[in-house]
Amino acid sequence: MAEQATRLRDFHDAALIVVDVQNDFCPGGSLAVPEGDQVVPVINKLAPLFPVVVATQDWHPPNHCSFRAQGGPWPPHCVQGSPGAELHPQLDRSHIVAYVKKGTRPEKDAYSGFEGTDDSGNPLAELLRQRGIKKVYVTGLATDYCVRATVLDALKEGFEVHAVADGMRAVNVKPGDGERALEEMRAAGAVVENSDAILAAAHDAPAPTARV
Ligand code: VGL
Ligand code: ZN
Repeated sequence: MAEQATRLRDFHDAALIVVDVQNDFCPGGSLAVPEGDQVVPVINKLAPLFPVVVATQDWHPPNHCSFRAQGGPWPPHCVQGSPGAELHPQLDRSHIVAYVKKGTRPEKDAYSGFEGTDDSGNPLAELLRQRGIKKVYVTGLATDYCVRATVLDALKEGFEVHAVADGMRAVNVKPGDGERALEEMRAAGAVVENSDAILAAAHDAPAPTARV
């Protein structure tokens, strides 16, 4: 059979959402996700494909309800203005057009990026629609919490959703949580795929299986 090129995808109405790639969720941070920093090179490779890249940040006050001192499940993390709340130093910021912060009120937790707003108070869904975005590619931390919630909300908001499996990592409080979250995303209508499929579809490279 003749070599078959990967079908090119149109990225002009697509956004990359980078969920919570913050120091506290990376090795050495206060709520470190195993291999959390390994999403950074994957995200940096994908970012140039997208006209819109949005980074979300967990952005908690010091007395946030999700912290153990307040009866929540987590150690203190991503406290507003602290180094742990900053994006990973190796994350390429040059394609980011908006920073969305969430979990900013003491009494309310917010896992989904769609519960957050940019610096002028614009919610994530609005700022995407204003830019003509119809498809979102979701990456970041953590697969079983904020990425999961962001993917499910993006589907509810009516976006075509791609979950980039190798561009995310899970906390795995219970073994298998990450895999179950991916299955849930798939069942809800997200396309779960790896970054190499996305890069191939952008560059019209022949798919590896088609190279005979
Ligand atoms: C997250 C736990 C607590 C996340 C945020 O970004 O996945 N997880 N806060
Ligand atoms: Zn949090």
